[in-house]
Amino acid sequence: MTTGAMKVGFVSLLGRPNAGKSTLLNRIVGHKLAIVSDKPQTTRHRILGVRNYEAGQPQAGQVVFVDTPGVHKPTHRMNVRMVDAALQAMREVDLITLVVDASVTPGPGDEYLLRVLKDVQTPVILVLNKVDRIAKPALLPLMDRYHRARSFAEIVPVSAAEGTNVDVLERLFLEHLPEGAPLYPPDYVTDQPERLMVTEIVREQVLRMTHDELPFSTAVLIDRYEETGALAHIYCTILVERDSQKPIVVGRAGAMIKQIGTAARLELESYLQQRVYLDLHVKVRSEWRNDERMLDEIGLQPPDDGS
Ligand SMILES: Nc1nc2c(ncn2[C@@H]2O[C@H](COP(=O)(O)OP(=O)(O)OP(=O)(O)O)[C@@H](O)[C@H]2O)c(=O)[nH]1
Ligand SMILES: [Mg+2]
Repeated sequence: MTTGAMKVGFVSLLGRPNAGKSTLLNRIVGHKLAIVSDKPQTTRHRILGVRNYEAGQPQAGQVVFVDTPGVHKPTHRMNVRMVDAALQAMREVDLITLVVDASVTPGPGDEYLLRVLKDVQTPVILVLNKVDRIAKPALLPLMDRYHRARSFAEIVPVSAAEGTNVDVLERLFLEHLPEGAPLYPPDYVTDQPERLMVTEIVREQVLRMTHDELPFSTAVLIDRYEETGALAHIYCTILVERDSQKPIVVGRAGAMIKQIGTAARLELESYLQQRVYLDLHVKVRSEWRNDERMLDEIGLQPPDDGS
């Protein structure tokens, strides 16, 4: 039922790595707030994205989405913080969206998430994503499987990448949220600081252009950020964990770092709406993923209980 009153609330996007949570966030909010890659564990922070709806669109509302890191078995302190951020977000929202990649066979990771959600009272909407990748008949057994596993407020097949059925999902979010007054001003889109987005844009290109262990063991830090006239001078360090990883990021005669730099600069110019001079520098810092100070520096919140 749709009414004239405004629907307002928080909706978290929860799921395994690579399910398409960030793609869905970007699609709904209409801005690129979260970087996306074909590697798992792309998102490391909780990212807030606000979508406002006018009356008749389908109804007035403000939905505050919380994109979270994919839930996985932690291997380092970094991963403990990531998973904690995802599970913590689940406790602070009006509606949980469990995003599942419908194109891969369910495994222990999916079972784990169902166990996590077992005693959760907050309504859960199940999103079966990537339906563009599967044949329609394959969807029914999957829906049936989840239907038997627990009670979902809704089960919605979508393609976040292509946008299929996302409007239906958005309507259901509004339906399930309470009535209320807006939480943020109408022009507010995200809580993500600009500097963090800058490092994410650089990291996205590292993720795109490298493979194996590198995407997991890379972080990007801003060393210096200066503006002279219309030009932003941005100096970043790309951290890797081992000496052997540095030449991979640098490439032969610097070819790889140049390629990363060019692609990141173009993205940064479009994001910042100004010309950018980007200087990238690779540094080895062993075990940074277990270094609490380093994790603080890249903006990952420590777990709630301090463990
Ligand atoms: N074919 C297809 N690919 C998709 C769809 N949605 C997302 N993808 C792809 O799936 C990959 C992972 O997408 P992300 O949005 O980064 O996934 P995520 O759940 O945020 O991943 P983490 O941040 O690692 O937890 C990317 O290569 C996306 O382009 C979809 O609907 N169809
Ligand atoms: Mg993500």
